[in-house]
Amino acid sequence: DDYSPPSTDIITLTRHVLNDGFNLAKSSAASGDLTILLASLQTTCKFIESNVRKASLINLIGAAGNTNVQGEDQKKLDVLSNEIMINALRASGKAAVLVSEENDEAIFVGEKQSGSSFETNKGKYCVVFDPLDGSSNIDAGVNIGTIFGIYLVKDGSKGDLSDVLRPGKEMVAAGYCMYGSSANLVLTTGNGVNGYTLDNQIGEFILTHPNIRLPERGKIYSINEGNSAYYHEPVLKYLDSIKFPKEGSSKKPYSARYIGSMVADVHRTLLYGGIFGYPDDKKSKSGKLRMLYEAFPMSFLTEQAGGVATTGTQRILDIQPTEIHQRCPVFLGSKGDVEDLMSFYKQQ
Ligand code: AHM
Ligand code: MG
Repeated sequence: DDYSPPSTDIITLTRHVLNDGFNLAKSSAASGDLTILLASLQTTCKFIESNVRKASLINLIGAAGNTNVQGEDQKKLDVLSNEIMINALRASGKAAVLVSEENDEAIFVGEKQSGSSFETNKGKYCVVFDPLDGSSNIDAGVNIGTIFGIYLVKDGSKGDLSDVLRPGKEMVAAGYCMYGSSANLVLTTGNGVNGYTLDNQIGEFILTHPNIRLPERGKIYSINEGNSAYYHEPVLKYLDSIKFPKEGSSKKPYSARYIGSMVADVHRTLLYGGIFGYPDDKKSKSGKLRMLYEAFPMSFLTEQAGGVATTGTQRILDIQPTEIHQRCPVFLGSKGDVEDLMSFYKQQ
């Protein structure tokens, strides 16, 4: 009697993107193109996840005394993931410009590739991505992920650097896939945030977290406090305020959670609330995280989930980038918590 049959009406990512109130792009032709691009990103994530799983196994075998597998093979996983993404996005025929953390220069699709056996069509989307973020965590089996953001080339443009050197608020879609105990793909196309979990048996991402909303306030702070010696006053004062609430206040001290893998720290923040930060400090003048393919996509998702994303003094999505690999300070999370942080910057 306890048996409840499995649902026979599952919502896959593709079905959801195609049908369900997605505010894709203005014209239907454009939305079809974005759907194809997203499908190709989805496949990419499945391919990377399968390689991440295999690498973990190979690594475990290596750890058990098999000598031919060293840490070096792990490093290759970033490179492999990057190649998977570039090939898939080129092949989609929907991309014009690609910016990857792994490549110094932007890639312009449609230029004849040396060594490539097939011609690729140029599309009208630009994809900025970090193929495998947090890769220093791989050996410890900690969650890692792929982050991406998508721009539509500007009217009249053939797809050049100016199409990606744009504020994050001009992105038409952004998301990440986290490779953890399961693979979770979290996506926005500018109409809220949805989360999908990979069902490895059928090879589909299934809608498991519809309409993710950040709690107004959380109880967790997530920051590399080991950098405190370099932090500026507002950050130190804010941290103090959440660890030592004023006497008589109803607030309890916050819990610390820091994985050191942005996708995992942001994922937890989206689901549980609180604040995630990677500030600028006396040593790192612009912080550590990359604006285009780390800060922008995560800020877009955060705002779409009802949260706030700031450098401390400025809305992240408003920043005009000047270089593709530029860095910027990041604080994001629950509205109440991020506004508290900002109030310490204002006091300066
Ligand atoms: P990476 O692109 O070299 O992997 O670095 C980015 C990662 C983020 O995932 C994470 O938020 C941050 O670096 C952690 O940095 P730190 O170890 O300085 O706390
Ligand atoms: Mg990275």
